[in-house]
Amino acid sequence: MTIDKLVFSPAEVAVKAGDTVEWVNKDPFAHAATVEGGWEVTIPPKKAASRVMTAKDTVDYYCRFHPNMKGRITVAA
Ligand SMILES: [Cu+2]
Repeated sequence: MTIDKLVFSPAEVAVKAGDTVEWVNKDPFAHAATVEGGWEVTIPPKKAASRVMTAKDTVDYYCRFHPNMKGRITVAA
């Protein structure tokens, strides 16, 4: 998915366990995909970062730097 102007797009994605989710950050500053009490991926400005989703990874996440940015990943087995 992309991050552009402080928005995760699409905000909700559905994947299968073992799939890699990638965030492409088009903004000139860093973002994060942060799961409260869970994992976090930092996405540097103008770069991409990814994470392999497991069956336990159906989560709501937000950006630690901009808490109004929110997204959801649904992982099917
Ligand atoms: Cu952010």
